[in-house]
Amino acid sequence: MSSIIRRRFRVFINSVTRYQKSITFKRKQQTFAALNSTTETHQVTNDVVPVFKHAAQYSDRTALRDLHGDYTYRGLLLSAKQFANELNEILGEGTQERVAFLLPNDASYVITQWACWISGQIAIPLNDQHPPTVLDYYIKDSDAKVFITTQEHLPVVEPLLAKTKRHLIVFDNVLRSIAMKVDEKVANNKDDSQHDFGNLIDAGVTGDFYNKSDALIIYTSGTTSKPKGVVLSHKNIYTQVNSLISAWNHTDKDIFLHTLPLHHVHGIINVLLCPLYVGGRCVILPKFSASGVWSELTAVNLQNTDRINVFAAVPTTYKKLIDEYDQLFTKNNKIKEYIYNVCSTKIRLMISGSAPLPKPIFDRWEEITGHRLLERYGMSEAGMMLSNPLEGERITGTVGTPLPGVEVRLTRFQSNKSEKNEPKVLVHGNAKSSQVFTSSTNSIIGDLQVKGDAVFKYYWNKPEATKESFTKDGWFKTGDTVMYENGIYKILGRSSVDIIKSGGYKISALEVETAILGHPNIVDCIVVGVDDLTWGQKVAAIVVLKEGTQLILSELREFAKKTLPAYSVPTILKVVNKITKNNMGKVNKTQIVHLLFPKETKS
Ligand code: MLC
Ligand code: AMP
Repeated sequence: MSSIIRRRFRVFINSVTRYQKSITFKRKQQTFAALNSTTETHQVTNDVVPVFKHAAQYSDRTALRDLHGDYTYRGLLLSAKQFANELNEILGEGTQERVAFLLPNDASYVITQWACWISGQIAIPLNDQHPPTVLDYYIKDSDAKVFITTQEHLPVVEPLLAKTKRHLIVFDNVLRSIAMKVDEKVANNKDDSQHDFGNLIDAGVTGDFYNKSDALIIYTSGTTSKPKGVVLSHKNIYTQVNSLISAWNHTDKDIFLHTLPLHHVHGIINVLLCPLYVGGRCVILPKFSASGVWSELTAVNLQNTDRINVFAAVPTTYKKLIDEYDQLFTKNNKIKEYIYNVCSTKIRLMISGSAPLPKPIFDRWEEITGHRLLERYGMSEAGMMLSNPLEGERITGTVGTPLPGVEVRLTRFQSNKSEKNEPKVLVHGNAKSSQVFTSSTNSIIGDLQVKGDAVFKYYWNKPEATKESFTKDGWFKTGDTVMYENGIYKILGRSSVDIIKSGGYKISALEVETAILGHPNIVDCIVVGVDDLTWGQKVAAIVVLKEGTQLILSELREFAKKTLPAYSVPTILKVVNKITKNNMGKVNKTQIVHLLFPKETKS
């Protein structure tokens, strides 16, 4: 740390301490009429209240723990407000410019996210698994005016921003230090410097800005060759978070363990924003590791008030945890007993989602921890839609019923009907009940559509794609085929074979095909998902090679990594002489998967 930064840090810490002490008394007297809630109860108002507005009332409670330390709500808000001032200077307040960021899973991410929102901009979280070409696409597609990152990523990011008018900000770690729980030793340091932090409760754009404005762009792959930016408004996020808080009974006593990437709704909404909205705590690991998660879940000598009690992840995570357990603990009955006892008594809720949860994983997890995983179903465009119950029977292979505030319906095109463009509604449901509109008494299968305040309004700069994804009467077409039986819903899979789900990530087969067709030895290819117990599906490339050439998997992977995110890079390669196509030039991918991968059966 340079002496200037060190001094700046000391000045900040001392003034933060003074500031925090000085407002403690005032805070006790303040009523948060605008928020209409207290630390004890979480109430929902019609007005959208962004997460940072809630933070003011939780003041000195611990909001976050990352690999550097603990952070208070007030500290995070203080830092975010400070950072927002900088964004305001560059962009103006409430201008809804796009701010992209590539940051580690720690407090810097949260401070930046809140700063974007306090400043009234649209946050675009990116991930370091994306190669430069993909980052470049996101920056250009969103026309991000500011890019925030760390020193570590500068070699990749600087060239992307060179010769553009986009601002590059290197995240200042002093902001992270300001947000930390104040250490008494530092607090006792005398420094007379003053710093005006303004009024924290008033952080953010005034008026009804947050009722109407956009908050976040999440890039998601589809059946086209380029990812689309899903724009989520503050209202969408507020609705999604409150739905989960109410369905899963989250409270300020909850401590969530966060091991997911922070550029998708699962990690952002379910595991980060839910605890922060209710005044709970989020323990955030820099990256998933099976040993890291086991040690957090089973920590010895921790008081209940500091223990993880909520965990949510994708099925692949649970499979990796099971593998680690089987490798390390199966021969030690005492440890097995300890793990079972601690998980079953100290952990309140364990959730799985983003991909189908195979029964062997559900069953084995119950044997190990005593927890019947709560499986739920969601999507970037709509947040969480269906969930097994918190109380009551969780049925493996199903996703329960609609979450609070979510309206769903199952539809099917009737080939014998004259109005071919009007699908028939088979089932219509909400959190209270579902109604059937067909004479069939058996299971009903249809395309799932969804409506409600949680559903996004548009894809960034893609009016055609937006139009196509909604019905005329305003229902979002999820693209998932779903079965309704005995009052509950079951996801049967994507309606399109060109969407692959691997490790919880959605991957476009067309995007991968476009990338690998650039390999000089490949003349034709198709990309398919092959069932796999660990990854859900694995990405398989079936290729025809140029005569006289060869290709092995490692070479293909090296090539593909240059333009695809790591999780989209094929892990299976099959070289064939010909890819059979029909008269229309179409390939029957399902048939090819059955022919080439007969042993990979669904679990
Ligand atoms: C990585 N690897 C893969 C792979 N991903 N192999 C096959 N298929 C994949 N999909 C390989 C790597 O190349 C590497 O190999 C090795 O596995 C370890 O890679 P890693 O990246 O370190 O993996 P790991 O950390 O173990 O990650 C697994 C994971 C991660 C499950 C924790 O993929 C993850 O966090 N997924 C969550 C994605 C997510 O958040 N989805 C939600 C989307 S929102 P080598 O040879 O190099 O060692 C959504 C809506 C909703 O879906 O409902 O929630
Ligand atoms: P994404 O577009 O990355 O948000 O992924 C959303 C997709 O993940 C959904 O459309 C489903 O296909 C899939 N998905 C999410 N949760 C589940 C689940 N519990 N079971 C099956 N598929 C799921």
